[in-house]
Amino acid sequence: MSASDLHLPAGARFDPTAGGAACLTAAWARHWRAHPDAKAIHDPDHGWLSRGDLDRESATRAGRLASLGLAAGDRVLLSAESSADLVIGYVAALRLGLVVIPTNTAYGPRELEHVVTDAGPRAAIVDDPDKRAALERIAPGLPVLTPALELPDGPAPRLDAVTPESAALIGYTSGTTGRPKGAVLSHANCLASAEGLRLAWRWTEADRLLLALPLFHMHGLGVGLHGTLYNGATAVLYRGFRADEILSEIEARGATLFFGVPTMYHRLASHPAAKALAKLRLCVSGSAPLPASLHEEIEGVSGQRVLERYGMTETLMLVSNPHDGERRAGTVGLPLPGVELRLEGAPPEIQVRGPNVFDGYWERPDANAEAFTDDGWFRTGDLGAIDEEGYVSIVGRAKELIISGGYNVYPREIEDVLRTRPEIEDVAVVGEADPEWGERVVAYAVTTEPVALEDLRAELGDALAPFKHPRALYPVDALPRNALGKVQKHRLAKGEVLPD
Ligand code: MCA
Ligand code: AMP
Repeated sequence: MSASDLHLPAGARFDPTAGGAACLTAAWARHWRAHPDAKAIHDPDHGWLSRGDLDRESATRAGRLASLGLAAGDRVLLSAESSADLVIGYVAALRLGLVVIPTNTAYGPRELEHVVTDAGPRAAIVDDPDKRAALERIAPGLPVLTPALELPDGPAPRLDAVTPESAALIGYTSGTTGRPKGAVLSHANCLASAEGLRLAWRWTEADRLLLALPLFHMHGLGVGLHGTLYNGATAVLYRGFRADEILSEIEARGATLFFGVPTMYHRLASHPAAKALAKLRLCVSGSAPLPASLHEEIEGVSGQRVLERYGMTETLMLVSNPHDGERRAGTVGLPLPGVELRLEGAPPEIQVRGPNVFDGYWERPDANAEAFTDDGWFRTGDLGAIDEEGYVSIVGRAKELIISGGYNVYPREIEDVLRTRPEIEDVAVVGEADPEWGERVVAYAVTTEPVALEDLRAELGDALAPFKHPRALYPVDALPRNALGKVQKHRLAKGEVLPD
């Protein structure tokens, strides 16, 4: 028995094809047809949507999308806050075989333009009127719809008919370096991951997830929403995270599951009502390291032992602490069913293979050549260690990446924007340790005249989403460099070069 078999319930076997499902929506439809009256998704404004509602409404809206001339394989950009309409629109798009590009609602016009230019969507579904107007400027003629897809109904199209190898999603991520790339996830990738998590986390239709994560990243979408639909379970959606709301809703909603990023757990742990977490069957943390001290603190205040897991946009979930068995603080646990993991090189990089791992980035042969080894393993850019019992720890990153509150921020993207300012001669952006955010974005700059952080942030405006803005600006006479002229970012991150 391998260490990762510890994830499987007694007698269970991992089937990456999820019982031979053709595509995600075909797998979800099994539950819709079995119990159409059962609850599915709770919308903060409109209450419960049943499984039958989801089936019927998504079919109707797939017809509307088809009437625009959209067909299997076409890309559609999706950027909206959580709502029943967003879920129905997303399901409708997948049922038609469209490839959905979930896009962060904080993105400004410059970031949206990159995605549109790179992925060439044939339609966009966007809730924010300013963003809709921006898209109409960026891509004249692109149909830009609201999440309700307010269009005339069209004839019933063929639904749930794509093959497992078909693309389902393109998730934008910067990976190791450079401008954001679209990771293409197939239906098979998503099904394999959902089946692995069903087994590992003992997810059943009796589960109810409080889902306060945004639905435009894989944590909320590929884990939270897909898992809910795949298991015929229920999810309560929130537009944003408020610790008091989550804690008071645990009992009121009869919730069993909560998934969050460490920043959310930091806020939950310090809330006077934190004890309510004890009523949940399972709390999962991911997207950024959960400090061992926070892990212990949550257990101290609530008795709940959080299960930490590790994943990526390109791979969905890779490694998880066990449901039954020791949840070891400071580690991400054991490879999930079907996932092969190895450490290669010095320092040791985590490399992975498995049915959940994507095949490559959208139209980026250059990036694919870098991302995969010659023998077909995906290079995560994370540095790892494995202990005697097979528990994996993430000990660092080979890639230049800051994770702030679970959002990935790429220093180069920010430095490039800051360098366009005439008074900034030289700049380096790093992640500074922060108890709430994990890391916060800070800039060290050599400037020709004093620059106020507030002015800088105001002027960054549309160029960068606010979560990427530096939270501190440290003026320095010169950036520390090594003999090869490379900025010594590790020294900046440790605060060794802070001005007086
Ligand atoms: C919001 N702000 C942030 C962040 N979030 N600043 C830095 N880092 C952040 N993560 C800023 C806003 O720009 C705003 O700034 C101010 O905080 C208030 O905004 P608000 O939305 O009210 O913030 P919040 O409610 O406090 O948000 C914190 C949050 C949120 C709930 C932790 O960041 C969040 O939902 N994070 C989860 C992201 C996620 O899903 N990541 C998964 C990706 P100002 O007022 O100055 O403008 S990774 C992934 O998917 C892989 C597969 C994986 O492993 O999971
Ligand atoms: P993304 O590409 O946005 O999906 O982010 C994936 C990255 O988040 C990984 O490569 C890791 O660096 C990081 N990550 C995700 N989960 C964890 C975790 N539990 N501990 C540490 N880092 C994590």
